[in-house]
Amino acid sequence: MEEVKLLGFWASPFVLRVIWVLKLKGIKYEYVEEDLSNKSQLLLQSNPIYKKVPVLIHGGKPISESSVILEYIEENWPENPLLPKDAQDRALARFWIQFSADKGLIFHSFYLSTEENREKAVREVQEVLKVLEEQALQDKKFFGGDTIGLVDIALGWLSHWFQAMEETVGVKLLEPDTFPHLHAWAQNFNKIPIINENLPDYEKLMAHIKRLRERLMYLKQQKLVTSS
Ligand SMILES: N[C@@H](CCC(=O)N[C@@H](CS)C(=O)NCC(=O)O)C(=O)O
Ligand SMILES: *[C@@H]1O[C@H](CO)[C@@H](O)[C@H](O)[C@H]1NC(C)=O
Repeated sequence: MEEVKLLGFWASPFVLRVIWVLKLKGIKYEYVEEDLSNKSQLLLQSNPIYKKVPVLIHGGKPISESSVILEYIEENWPENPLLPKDAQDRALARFWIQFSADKGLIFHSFYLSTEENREKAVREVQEVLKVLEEQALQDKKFFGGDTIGLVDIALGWLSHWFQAMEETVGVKLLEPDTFPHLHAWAQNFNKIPIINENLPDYEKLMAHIKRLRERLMYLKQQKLVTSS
């Protein structure tokens, strides 16, 4: 067995995805926590382009970008499959993973929204959630049916991280009365023991998300000031 190492950061939703998949597959790995304000030589060498976590190092070879890592793991460790067998179903799953990645900026704008632009930010997030609820999930338990798969993993941050984000911004969007299926999905997702055992502590995460928001908003303002 070649050695598997994961460079991560405890609060990163991108790292969490990889942890969940490694655990669901029962893959033994060594976890290395990165200080993102003082990155290790190993991280800088392993992901010289983006210098971001997660990085999976398998047999000494690094792989970056969480969605690429997830596909790599699925290909290399086919046990407990997380993508459907049928090629068309696989393509559909990848469509939703891509859709979720493409909408990242919309959630980011919501996260950094202020009173002035909140309404638009909220509307855009609601539109994404509506598509996920009505087109992707419908009345299934998980996105692929009865069992957890890569689409659930890719969207898994909505079940925990997003809640802390909503609380920080002060607007609740994913509620039982507005998105009943998606809300039930989030509950089911968090109830899976491997997911539940590998969620960061909520209070600690809240504090981190608050701090990060303040820093990002400060940086954004600085940029606006210096570029005008
Ligand atoms: N698209 C990347 C995003 C990864 C990412 O944004 N990682 C953040 C932590 S959440 C990071 O390493 N930030 C450090 C930096 O930007 O310097 C992925 O899916 O892996
Ligand atoms: C940065 O990390 C190195 C080891 O990776 C450590 O020796 C050094 O003290 C750290 N510096 C700060 C400012 O934390």
